[in-house]
Parts: sequence; structure tokens; C-alpha cells
Amino acid sequence: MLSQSHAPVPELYVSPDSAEKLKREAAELPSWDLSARQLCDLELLMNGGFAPLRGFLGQADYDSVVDTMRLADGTLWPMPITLDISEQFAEGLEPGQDIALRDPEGVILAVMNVTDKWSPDKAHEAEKVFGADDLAHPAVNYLHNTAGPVYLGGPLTGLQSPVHYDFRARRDTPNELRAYFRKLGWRKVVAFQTRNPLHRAHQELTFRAAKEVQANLLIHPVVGLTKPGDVDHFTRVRCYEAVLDQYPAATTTMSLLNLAMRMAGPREAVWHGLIRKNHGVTHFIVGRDHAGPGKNSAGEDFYGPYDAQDLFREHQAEMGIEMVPFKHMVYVQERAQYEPADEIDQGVTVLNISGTELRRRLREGLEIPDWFSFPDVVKELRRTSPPRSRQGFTVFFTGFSGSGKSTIANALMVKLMEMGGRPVTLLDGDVVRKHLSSELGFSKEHRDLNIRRIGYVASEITKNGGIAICAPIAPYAATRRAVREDIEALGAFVEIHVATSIEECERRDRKGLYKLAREGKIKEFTGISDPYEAPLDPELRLDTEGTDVDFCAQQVLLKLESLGLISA
Ligand code: PPS
Repeated sequence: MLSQSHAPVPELYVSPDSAEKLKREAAELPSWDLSARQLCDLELLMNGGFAPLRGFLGQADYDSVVDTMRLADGTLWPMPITLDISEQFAEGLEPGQDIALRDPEGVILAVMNVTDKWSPDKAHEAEKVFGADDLAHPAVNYLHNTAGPVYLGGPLTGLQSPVHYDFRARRDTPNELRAYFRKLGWRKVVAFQTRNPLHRAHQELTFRAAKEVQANLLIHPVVGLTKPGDVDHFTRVRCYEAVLDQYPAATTTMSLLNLAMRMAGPREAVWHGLIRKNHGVTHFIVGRDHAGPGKNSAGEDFYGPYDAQDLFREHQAEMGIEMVPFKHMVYVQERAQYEPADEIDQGVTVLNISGTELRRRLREGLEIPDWFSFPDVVKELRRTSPPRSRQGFTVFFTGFSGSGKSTIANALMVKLMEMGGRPVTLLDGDVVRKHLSSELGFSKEHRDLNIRRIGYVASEITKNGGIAICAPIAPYAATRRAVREDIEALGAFVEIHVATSIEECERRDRKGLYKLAREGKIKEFTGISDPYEAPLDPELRLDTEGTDVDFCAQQVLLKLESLGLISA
């Protein structure tokens, strides 16, 4: 029978006095600014979460971990923890040299004695560790498109832990958690790993798992890096705090784990188990498709639904942590309770809401029933994902000078302000060039910079729930697409092509600029002596010839309404 070991797990920190001295000396060393993922890895290396590792893997350990899931000495370790760097930084480095590892603010957190420097075979790493060299896997995509081409390995001297200002009271090192369990007399602890908000089914299954093995329960959510597109950890932690009230206080606790997940399914499950073992946990819940990365580029699952459980089971004796297989819980309407899917009788009504359906309901402000989640959890999720009609968005007009962009944009702004509800900001071409881009001219490079600046401001407005109306010429399709991508991560982007022909713009020549352009007095004039790439697929194309401004603005409003961005 497993029970918690009382010995502390080894950390890599030196004493505060030595750290001060080493920090001053390390200021002279070549230094590497850690990426977000490396920062998470470093924290768990230093605090013993990744014990027995004593630093980023050297080449022999890396090769062995990739091929056999074991360090070179045979110890089970399924995940390569590597320090990837640029060619440029690698150039001057020699094995034997010390380097300083810094956080994004430049604070030196650790010194690494570089023992190994090599260029990994990333395709091989992807095949072996993640099961396929397929960019649809988030960690494979990271490996090829974000991670540097050279790896460094070597032991670490920890000077200080990365600083967190959020949820400080909820973060514990492995030794802090061990001490907490010891103090409370918790000899058996079952951990639940999660990167999603918890709903009633999760509460039910974790509670049952703890009862089944007669253990205390640790909710151990990941707040480092999870799968792209997940609910942000601030929202999740508020949700977890709401769910925590549903457990008997004396039996359950929660602690946040600053892990950078890889979504590596079976290998990740074993890795998660080893990390939890280091945190003083004796049992670990492994569910269906644990740490699954979603579909591959052929639309199939990367791993079988029970591969993670099988691999964990195979190694659990060696790991010293026991798996509690997670049962898929479903809501049985007739009995008004959750039951394991494999234990229910035929003929009863089973209710379920998938993750996709939940997101749709949140987006559209639809009902989320009480049997599915807790009212406080739903309230938190709604606060973060209000319905589209309350989210920020950007309306991006593009067209020739004098096409009518500014006039229509102004009319739209006034109509939206009349409706009220969200702040509206107009980023008109001329206004932006006066306040944001006064030093820029009209070369391609300057126009692109100008549009990227407008895009940045619009993305901030959109993120914070406002309406940004932009009205530059924005002649280049690729730049408009880049702005769209930035904004769509935060809210809707509605592109409107004001399709007034160049002939009509020149005929109107409101500012007299076309005449000057024809005379060569203004160079690089869009449509006359500079290109304009018309949008191929805008959300709306406005034909201004023979119609008035009010009608054009009405068409935009109708489009916004059909997209669910404004409601009656
Ligand atoms: S861009 O290409 O999107 O950065 O242009 P934008 O910031 O919208 O600025 C266009 C306004 O600047 C005036 N202007 C010129 N336009 C095009 N080409 C040249 N060479 C040029 N020089 C000055 C012009 O008045 C544009 O205003 P709008 O409001 O579009 O008529």
C-alpha cells in the first residue's frame, strides 16, 4: 500500500547569501532570456518538481529519453526537458562555460554550467515523443516553429524562483505541499490534473476517486502553458475556487502547478505522475485521452483513448504512484445524478454538453443548465466570454483616398454611440497619421507600419470590450490579413471594402490630391502611382456610387447585426 514519503525532494537552490553573491558574478556571464515555456520548466527543475533532473538534459540523456523514455542511467523520465536557443547565441558558447538564465524582466534566476551543445533531429524527436511529425500537434508545431535550432544541457544552480504576482497563496513547491500534507496527517493523497474549468461531472468523479482509494484529494490544475485556445488560467482559478466549496473542506485542497504542458498523451500521463509523486502525492487520476492534443492533420486522434492509462499502469510500480482510472461520468435524467457511463442501464436518458457546445452557448448567451455546472462557475465563464453582442470588435474600412471611408465611418460611429452599450473609437486615416504615425510617409514599409499600429490599437480596444472603427486606405492584402489575425484572437474583425472606383474618387477629388498626384506633385499616390490590392473576400463590399452615406452606414449596421455583434 502506497503512502506518502516524508523525505523532502531535492531542490537546486543555493542559500540566499550565496545567491546574492552568485547573482553579482553572473551579471558578467553570457545570458539567455528564457521563453515562457523555459521559464515554467526552470521553475519545476529548481523546486524539485522535475526531480531527479538536476538541469536541462544533456545530449546522452536527451537521446535516451527520446528513444527509451529513460535517462542514460536507466531512470524513467518520459519528456525531454531541453534548453533550446538560437544559432546566434550558440555561436560563441563552449562546453564548460557558465551562462545566466534570465526572466523576461532581466532578473537572473539561475546559472547553468553548459556541458552539452548540439543540434537535435527535431523530426525524430517529434516521431518518438509525440508519436508523429505532424504540425497539427501543438508541441510538434512548437518544436519546429518556435523552439530554437540548438539545445544546451547542463546542471543548474538556482538563485531564485520565478516571481508570480497572481494567486500567490495557491502556489506551492513540492516540498511546501509535502509539508502541508504532513501537517494535516494526509498519508494518502489522490491528485487530479486539469487544464479546463471543472463542472459537476468532474466534481463527482474526483470525489468518487478519492472515496474509492480512501485518500484525500488534491485538485492540481496546470497554470503554466496549456493547449492553445484553452480558457485563461485567471478565469479557471476563479472557477476552481467556486468548485472547491463543493467538497468537504477537511478532505480536499487545491494547489496551482506552473507546468508547461506538451499534450503528449501517454508519455505526458507518466510525466504528470512523476511530477505529482514529487509533490508528495500517492495516487493520480488518469482519464480517457489524458493530455490529448486533439486531431492530427488527417482528422484522426493522435493517441488511442486508453493509451495513457495503459502506459501509466505499465510503469506505476516503478514510479511509486498508483493510477486511479477515471470513469466517464454522465448525467442520468431520470435519477437526477451523475453515474459512470459503463454502469448505467439501457433505456435511461443520458444528458451531456460537449466542450464545443458549452463554448457555443457561452458565445451566444444561451442557457447552461444547473445539472451541468455550478452557477458560480457559469457566472465566471460568462464574465470572461460574454455573448458576441457584448464583446469588443473591430470594423475595418479599406478603400481609395476619397472613396468615402471616413464619412461612412463617422456616420457608423454616431449610430453605434446612439445605440450605446460599448465605447466606440474611430481610428480615421488622417487622425492616425496626425497622432500615431506623424513621422511616416507613404512607402510600402511606412504604410505597413501605419496599418500595424492601427491594428495594435484596435486589438487593445477589442480586447477590452470596445468597438474600434478603422478607416485607412490599407492598400496591401497581406498587412490587412495580419491585422485580422491579431484581432480575431480577441474579438470579431469585420472588413468593409468601400469599393468606389478610382475614376469616381478622382472625379470627386474632395481634397484636390488627385490633381496634385497627376501633376506628379504627390508621389506614390494610391491608385495613381501606387498599388491598391482590393479585398477578395471582405465581410461587406459597399458601392457608394449613386447611394448616400446614411444608406451605406445602415448596410454596415445590418451586417453587424447578422454577425450577432449588435442586438436589438
Ligand atoms: S495608408 O496607405 O493606409 O497608410 O494611408 P492612410 O494612413 O489611410 O493615409 C491616407 C491619407 O493620406 C493622404 N495622402 C495620401 N494617400 C495615399 N497616397 C499618398 N501618397 C498620400 N499622400 C497623402 C490622403 O489624404 C489620405 O486620406 P484619405 O482619408 O484616405 O482620403
